[in-house]
Amino acid sequence: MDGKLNLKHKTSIIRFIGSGAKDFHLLYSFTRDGANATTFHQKCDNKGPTVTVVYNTKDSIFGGYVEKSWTSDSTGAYVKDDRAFLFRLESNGKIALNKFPVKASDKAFYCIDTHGPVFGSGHDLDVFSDTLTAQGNQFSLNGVMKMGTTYDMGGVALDKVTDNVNTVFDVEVYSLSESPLVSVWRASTGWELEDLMLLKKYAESYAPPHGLDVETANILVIGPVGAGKSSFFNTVASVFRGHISDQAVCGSAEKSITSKYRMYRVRSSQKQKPLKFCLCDTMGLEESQGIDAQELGYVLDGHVPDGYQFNPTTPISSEIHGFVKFPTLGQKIHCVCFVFDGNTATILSEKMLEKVKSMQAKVRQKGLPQAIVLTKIDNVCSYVEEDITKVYQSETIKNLVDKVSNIFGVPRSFILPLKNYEKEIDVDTHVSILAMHTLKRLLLSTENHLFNFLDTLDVKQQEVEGRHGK
Ligand SMILES: Nc1nc2c(ncn2[C@@H]2O[C@H](COP(=O)(O)OP(=O)(O)OP(=O)(O)O)[C@@H](O)[C@H]2O)c(=O)[nH]1
Ligand SMILES: [Mg+2]
Repeated sequence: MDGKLNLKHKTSIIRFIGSGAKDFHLLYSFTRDGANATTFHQKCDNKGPTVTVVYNTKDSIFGGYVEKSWTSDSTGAYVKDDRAFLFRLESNGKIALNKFPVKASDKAFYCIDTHGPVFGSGHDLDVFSDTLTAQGNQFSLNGVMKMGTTYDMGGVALDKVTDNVNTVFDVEVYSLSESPLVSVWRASTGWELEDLMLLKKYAESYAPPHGLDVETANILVIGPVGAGKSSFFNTVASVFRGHISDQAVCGSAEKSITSKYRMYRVRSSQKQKPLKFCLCDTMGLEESQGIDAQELGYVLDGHVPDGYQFNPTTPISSEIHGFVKFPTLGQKIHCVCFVFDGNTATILSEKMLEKVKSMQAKVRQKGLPQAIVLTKIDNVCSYVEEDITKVYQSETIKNLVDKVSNIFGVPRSFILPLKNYEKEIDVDTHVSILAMHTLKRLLLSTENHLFNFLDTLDVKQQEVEGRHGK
């Protein structure tokens, strides 16, 4: 492996930087190259954006990012860098994510040939100078760590980052570059206006199979707080309306913005009949609050009425107001769409992962198809941010899809990258096309599920006909 940073760590750093996907290339490490300031400068000077990572002997991982290059200055010079930050990834072996932004950017980092990486004027993090000799598998750093002088620690105490120890297993420096585009890894229709028209037409003419008495395909949208569930409905609605719709309330907050269960239908215009599918929006999942797998069962079975006000402290039961006692097939859910923020889908907390997996088990137990929508891919890959049509050429998105497929045990063809409308003031053909790919996949899954009931109906019909000697 190229360095000690794992994918979760890298994903977190990419998120902290916030300018799309990056490839990490190990420039320098104590254990590989020796703890020597001259070697550090030989390997790391003039390399553009870099991240320095300290692995201390208390199993804490922290470090600093600079966008500008390190250089060797014989007298020492501060470098201004507005995008620099310090960070923490782990504390005593547990994930502990913090970004500590620079607050006095003209002293973001300090280049001097006798020292390794030096951040801030405290110095906030002066990793080492001259040469350190390994003692067994450890090194004792000889620099200062006065974090909080030039960087904003946001209330996190210094000793919670450094553990008050200067012994480390390793220090690594990585250069960061953009991930390349690769050949198309998922075939799709084109990205022209006529492709959009065809995809829209598919959804507009979609109807659940005849004979089942099902008016709409009901797709449940569920996932962590702020994943982009309500935005997905708004995005789909915007495509059909031809302008940005904010019918479902969206936004960012610690708790779920959505508090009601809503079975949204989409209309092209006021005069036209709604399309034959529902996107059922739910309250965001939280680790230890909100809807759990058992309550999900009630939603899937169609017992929960449209407009139901979720109550985080009172679980869904047959006692809730408007409980549908004997739901028909048409009132049940026909497909479940888990929605995750593409930036965090691979680094969910253990508790959240457990919760989602128990929900997946419930969905499987009910025999329902499931898909995973990965939102905010504009923040995951800068190529995609610039041009949505690069989504199926982005190696970063491909890797994300592979990883999510592994984590959740869902086939890759059901992992759907998406960019919702969020900052746009007008609809865009490419954003709309990607949303329509997602919708089509969900409608096809729904249709396949409902076909099972048609098969059962056929068998029953044959039995009846057999009894009547037809
Ligand atoms: N950049 C970007 N932002 C997005 C995307 N999708 C959603 N957002 C933003 O993410 C925030 C949360 O979106 P919501 O749609 O409210 O998320 P939600 O899952 O419904 O959240 P809760 O109802 O609170 O659980 C909003 O500020 C959206 O604008 C996306 O694809 N890209
Ligand atoms: Mg919502």
